[in-house]
Amino acid sequence: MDKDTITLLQSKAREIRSHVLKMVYKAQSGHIGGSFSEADIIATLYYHILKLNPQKPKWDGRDRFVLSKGHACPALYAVLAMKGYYGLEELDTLRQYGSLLQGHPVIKTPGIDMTSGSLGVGFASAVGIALDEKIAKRDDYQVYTILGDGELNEGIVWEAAQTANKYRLNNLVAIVDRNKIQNDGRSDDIMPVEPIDKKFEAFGWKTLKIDGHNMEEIVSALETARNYQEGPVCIIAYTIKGKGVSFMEDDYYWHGKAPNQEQFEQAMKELQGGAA
Ligand SMILES: Cc1ncc(C[n+]2csc(CCOP(=O)(O)OP(=O)(O)O)c2C)c(N)n1
Repeated sequence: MDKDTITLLQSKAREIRSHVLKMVYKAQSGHIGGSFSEADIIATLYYHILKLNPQKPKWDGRDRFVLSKGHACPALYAVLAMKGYYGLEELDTLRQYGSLLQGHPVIKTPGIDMTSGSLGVGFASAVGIALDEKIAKRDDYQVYTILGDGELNEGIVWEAAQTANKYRLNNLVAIVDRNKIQNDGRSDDIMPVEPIDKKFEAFGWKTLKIDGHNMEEIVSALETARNYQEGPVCIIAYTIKGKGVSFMEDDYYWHGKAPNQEQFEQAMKELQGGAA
């Protein structure tokens, strides 16, 4: 695997995390934990996998992306700004009345393909978008979606998963951000979700398991999934909620809390490599 690509993706992921931290600190509201756990995957999608044209956000041939765990949109908003869908200054308006960057993604924002936030619905929408491409007999884009492991508790996920199998949607790739934490506790205490791989396989999906913070593994899995022709693929990415800041890692407190000034400064130091 090309070392320069991996280094670039790692630096983009760091940049995403720094933007997320600043945005949530400024807004004093928003979801850091789940943004940090998905940051490496989002960086890889936007800087290596997705076929996009930020100058033409609605270009017909673009790959589609739906952030089904919509609350973790700060990471998505950051990468869209970095790619030029809107200016970086827009990030300062997170969650403000009238802002492009609402608390959950809305389709009016350049680069957002589907409104999401009601857990499970984004995933079902991604299945619908992939099915639409098949019905239209087009073969020019892939659909990618990220779900949370807590989100797998939603019944609609499994209705949509069986639909993807029925229509053999080989243009669909789902990534489960398996950070093992929801908003107020550990996912497996609230509602056990294992065996995630066996469940998706029983629903007719191919599955892959990766370390969701290992860039080589993320790239390799996403490339394998993109090239798989037999049906839908689910990548189960083992991640750490709050990844990148020691006191935020693996702690559900940081699901939806904003840091105070001292916490912000400490976190920023860590993200920039200035502290242990
Ligand atoms: C249908 C629905 N029920 C409840 C919520 C409230 N809610 C927001 S985030 C969240 C936990 C999500 O956990 P997970 O999917 O594991 O996300 P992550 O840990 O990756 O942030 C819940 C229950 C919601 N957004 N939608």
